[in-house]
Formats: sequence, C-alpha cells, structure tokens
Amino acid sequence: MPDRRTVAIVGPSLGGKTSLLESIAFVSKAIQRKGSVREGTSIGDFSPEARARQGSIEVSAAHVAANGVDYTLLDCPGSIDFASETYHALMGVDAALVVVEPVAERAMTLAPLFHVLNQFQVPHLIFINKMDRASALLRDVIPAMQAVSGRPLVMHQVPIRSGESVTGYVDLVSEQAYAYRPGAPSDQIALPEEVKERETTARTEMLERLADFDDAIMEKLLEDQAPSPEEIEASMCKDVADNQLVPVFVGSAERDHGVRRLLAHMAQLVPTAAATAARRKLGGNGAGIAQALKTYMTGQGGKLTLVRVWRGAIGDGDMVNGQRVGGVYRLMGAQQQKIDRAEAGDVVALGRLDSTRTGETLAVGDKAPDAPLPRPEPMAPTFAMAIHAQKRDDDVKLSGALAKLLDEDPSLAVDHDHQTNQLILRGQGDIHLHIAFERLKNRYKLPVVAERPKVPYKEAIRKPVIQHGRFKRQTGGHGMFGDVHLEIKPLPRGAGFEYGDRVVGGSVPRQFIPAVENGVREYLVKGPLGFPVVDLSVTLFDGSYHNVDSNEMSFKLAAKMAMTEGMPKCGPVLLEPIWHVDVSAPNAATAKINALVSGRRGHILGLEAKDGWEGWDVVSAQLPQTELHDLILELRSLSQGVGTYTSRFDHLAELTGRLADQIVQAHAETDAKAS
Ligand SMILES: Nc1nc2c(ncn2[C@@H]2O[C@H](COP(=O)(O)OP(=O)(O)OP(=O)(O)O)[C@@H](O)[C@H]2O)c(=O)[nH]1
Ligand SMILES: [Mg+2]
Repeated sequence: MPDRRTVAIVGPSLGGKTSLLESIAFVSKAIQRKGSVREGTSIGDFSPEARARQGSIEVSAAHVAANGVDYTLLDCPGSIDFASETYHALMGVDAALVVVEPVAERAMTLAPLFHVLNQFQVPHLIFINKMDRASALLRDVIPAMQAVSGRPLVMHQVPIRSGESVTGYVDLVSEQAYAYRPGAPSDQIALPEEVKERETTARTEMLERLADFDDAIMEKLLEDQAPSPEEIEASMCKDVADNQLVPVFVGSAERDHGVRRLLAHMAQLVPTAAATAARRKLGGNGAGIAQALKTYMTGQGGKLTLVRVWRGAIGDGDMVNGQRVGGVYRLMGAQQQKIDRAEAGDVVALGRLDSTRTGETLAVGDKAPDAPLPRPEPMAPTFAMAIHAQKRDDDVKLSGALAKLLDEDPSLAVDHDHQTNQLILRGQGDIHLHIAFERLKNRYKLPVVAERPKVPYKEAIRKPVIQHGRFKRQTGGHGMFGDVHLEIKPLPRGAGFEYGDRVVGGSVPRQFIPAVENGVREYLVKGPLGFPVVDLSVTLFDGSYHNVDSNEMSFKLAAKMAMTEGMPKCGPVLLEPIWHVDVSAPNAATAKINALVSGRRGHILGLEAKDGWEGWDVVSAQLPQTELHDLILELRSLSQGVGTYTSRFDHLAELTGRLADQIVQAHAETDAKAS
C-alpha cells in the first residue's frame, strides 16, 4: 500500500505558503516550471478572485510524490477573513506545516492558529521562510513564537550567515552543514568555525526538550553520552505525532532553499495516514467514513467536495449519505484528474454531492452517520452588509446563489431584517464579503449593491394620554361609524405591547373590539418618529356605535385616528439597540480597546483574562448597534489583525439630543424618497 499523507500548509498572511507549495511541487518534479503568486501562475490561488488579490482566499490541493511519500498538500489562506477554510482543512490532515516570516513582532498573529492546532491535536512543524532576506535574528523570533505556541519549539536547524545574508544551515540532528546553491540542491560543507558555538547550544537545547518526553534520551544526557541521529529522529517523530513538541526548519520558498531538506524530514516526521486514522480511532475495517473539508463550485456550475477518506473506499457511482458520487478526482490546483476510487488516507474531490456542506461527515451508504466527526466551531460573524441585486428582478436568483455560497463557506450567513426589510450578508470581515460579492458577479453574473445595514431603531413614549377617536362617513345609503376612547400608557423597557379593554355596558359591541386592537397594532408599525413603537399599553375603555353604520372597518379606522392624534402628545422617544460585546485580543491591545469602546459611545463592563489563551484578555462592553458596523476593522488594525469579538443584542436604550434628531430626520428623508 502506498505511503499516503496529507499536510496543510498554514500560517499568517503573506508568509509564503502558496510559494512554498510551488517550490515543493517544483523540487519534487510534480511541475516542470515554477510559477509564482506575483505573476498569477502558481498552482494555488487559481480562482480569478485569488489571482486578482494576489493572496489565497480558499484551500487549494496539490499532489506531489517526494522521498517515497504520496503527499496531498493543502495550501490554506492565511487571512483571518478566510480562517474557516483553513480550520476545516485541518480536520482532514496528518500534519500541518506552519509557514512564518522571520519577524519577531508578528509572532502574535500565530496565536489563533496555534490554538486550533492544539485544540484538535494536529501535529505540526514550522518553516521559517524568507530567510534570503532575513536580517532579523532567530534568537528574537523563536522566543516570540514560543510565547504563543502552547507547545515547546525546537530548532531542527541553525542558519549559517555571511554578513546580512543566510548562506546555508546546519542540521542539528545529523550535525551536517549545507551551503545553499541557486536552483540546485545544497552542497554539504564542513561545519564553519563561527557557527560551532551556536550549533552546540541549539543542539543541547533540542536534546533537553526531547529528554522531557523521552527517558532513554534523558539517561544518555545524564551519562554524558550522545544519542544517535536515529534515536533523536525517532524520539522527535513520536513527540510530533503526539503534538508534544514542534520542530522548526528554515529556508526560502522563493529560492527553493531548505525545501528538499524539509521534505526529507517530513518523510520522517509527518505521521502516515494510517497512523493518524488509528490515533483518531477511525482505522481498521469498519464502515466507510469521510469528512468534507472544502466545497468548490466549479465554473461549469458543478460542485466538487474535497473529502478526507478515513476508512473504507469511495468509488465513482457509490452512495455516500444517500447521494450518488458523480466522479472521483485528484486535484492539482485548478486541474482535475478523474480516478476510479479513493482509498482510506486519500484526500480527493467527489462530484455532485448536492446536499453536502463543508465540514459534514460522510458515511458510505444510504444515510448520514449517527456520530459526526469533530469540526471547527462555527465562526461568529463580525462584519455585515445589506445587499440587493443590481437589477431588482434578480433578487430571487440572488437567494439561490447565496445558498450555494453558504454551502461552500459555513462562515458566511444570510438573514432578512424584517424591520428594515434588508437582506443582510454576514461574514468575517470586509475582504471576506468583498470576495463573496466578486463570486456573485463572476460566477453567477449577479452584481450586487452593498450598503451599510440600517439599524432597527424603535421608539417608545414617556407620558400617558387619554385620546378620543371617531370615524364617521355618510355616503349615499350605508354610512360608517366608529367611536373609541383609548388610554395610552408607557410600560417599562422590554415589556413590549399590551392591549386591553375595559368596556362596560356594550358601548363598543364585543364583535368590534378585535378591530380596535388591529387598528392600534397597524398604527404601532410606525410611530410619530417613524419607527415601530414598543413598551406601551393601549386600553379601550369607552366608545359608542351606530346600529346600522358601525362595522369592523369603522372601528379599526377610529382606533388608528385616536393613535395618530394621541401618540405625538405622549412624549415619543427614540430607542437605540444596544449590544453586549466580548472583545478578545492580546493584552498589549487592551488599553487601546478600552479607548476604542469609549470612543464609540460604549460602556465597559469588565475585563478578564481569556480562558486558555496565555496573554489574551476579554473586554466585555455594551455598544450601540450602529457602532458595531466597522468595529472589527478598527479592532484588527490595533491588534495586528488577531483581535475579534462576539456580540448579542442586549437591550433598547433611550437616545435623545442631536444624534437622535439626526437619525429621525435621516429616516424621514429616506422614507419620503421610498414612497
Ligand atoms: N524574499 C522572499 N519573498 C518570498 C518568499 N516566499 C514568498 N515570498 C513573497 O511573499 C509574498 C507572499 O507569498 P505567498 O506565497 O502568496 O504567501 P501566502 O502565505 O500564500 O499568503 P496568503 O495566501 O495571502 O496567506 C509574495 O510576494 C512572494 O513572492 C521567500 O522565500 N523570500
Ligand atoms: Mg497563499
């Protein structure tokens, strides 16, 4: 059986993941010519949206064979806007390769990723890329990464420097030194004198880390014996597989430096597909099971579901979750190669699983499995826009296209705001939504208009009023007559609307009383300030009627008239939705977050250390809904992109003064335009 393994290439934006995939494919001869992100010729980032952005927006897969291993490599986007793509891909891999830039100040951007890797126990290695222009020193970079990694990091290599540039490296396991050569494998060289001391220190550190988890190595160290390279590698393999320790490699994807050596070590350190399945208790001969890691909607409108087959085999035409598989494909970026079947350990695309969504567990057979596999928690939306089709006639087509986008991407959400009558698209940031709009335009020919969502303001009253309303009309034969006396009273915040009647002696006949309530309710949709009215009671306590002319319509209209006249006298007041917000970010940003919240008319409720996140705080606050719209953008800019928040509606609060006047006026103007 071939040795299959799947590795996700992950890490912060612009670290060089897509470039590294290209370099790996090139040095392992899966491609003849190396493409580049800048020129739009890479295997990854093949969609028009990714090419335009020159950065990854979704997972792309590639198959390469190197050092006797069949790899499926999943190039993942680094941007936090597309983190859901990355986290879903991680559910189906044997290891992750974390690609980072050698910049100590940016180490904090790794925190969310390390957190997910450790939460799901994904073995991982680190590749410090861009060493070709690294003036930064690893002695600053490593401690900065160590502070957020949650697992001990061990250098597997130390760079050899000549002035500002890195010219090669020493492998700490074999203690062999190599000099980089342009466009070719590195040359082995004698260990340069000037790195000897650094090499010894780093190697001792590595061995001490290994000894923490390995008694045999511990004993050797205590007896001053050197463990053999084989012993060291075997010990490290076990620690990596158990996610107890993270080895660190260096190189340059752009120049293919250190990439062959990385592959040689990956063949040792990345657990095999069978080992991962066994560790996750998904091995053996039980019923076939797979997980959907990613969904592609291809240009021709066909759907491809990228799956990890954990157990059993899936062939073209087989049933999974009651759907017939329409094609099994190996992916190489945009290319698809049709194959007959996929075996346990394969990551392949399955055609036509129309009802399958990203993240779902698939069972071979007629129905979905009873116990789904673990998957990333749904990401709370942090940014929203109100949208409609550029051509209003296309609004029905738009909801169909949005449903497809949501199948693909569980971190998007759509809802309809009944009060403002707007269709709201929610996602993880402005870039995330921008890409969704581009896809609607490019793929479904549905350009949309996007605008800041309206805030569903409400209004209430401050004073009780007694109001009489009479509707009377005499036209030819039958007339209309309705006459009511209403008591309008404010209620405490959150009480909603209460209707009552205290009519005695039949001054309003029973059969007309519901019509009075209907009239009141119709009025309350739009109060004196133009917004729905809440937190009040309206009681019908008296009235009169006419034997022939009174009917339901007359009483409904009488009630509406009473409300229209009475409500402006009740001291109407604007109510603004206030949300509870939990902002989480590294504590270096906490002071700025407090200022941000105050600057947005917010009210800080408390501050706590974030559970399980070393060095992070959660600031709890209440903020007006209108201030939440672009909060994430500012929050990210003051927290190196990693700050985020969750929110929920909390209460309605009175808003008075200039701001309230402006809101009422703007609302009246748009209302006038619309009608
Ligand atoms: N100097 C130097 N630049 C590199 C190297 N590797 C990648 N780059 C450049 O870094 C930039 C980002 O590279 P990508 O491969 O797109 O990075 P990525 O990690 O895939 O980025 P996202 O997909 O946006 O997360 C590009 O301009 C690359 O040319 C390297 O080894 N050295
Ligand atoms: Mg990329």
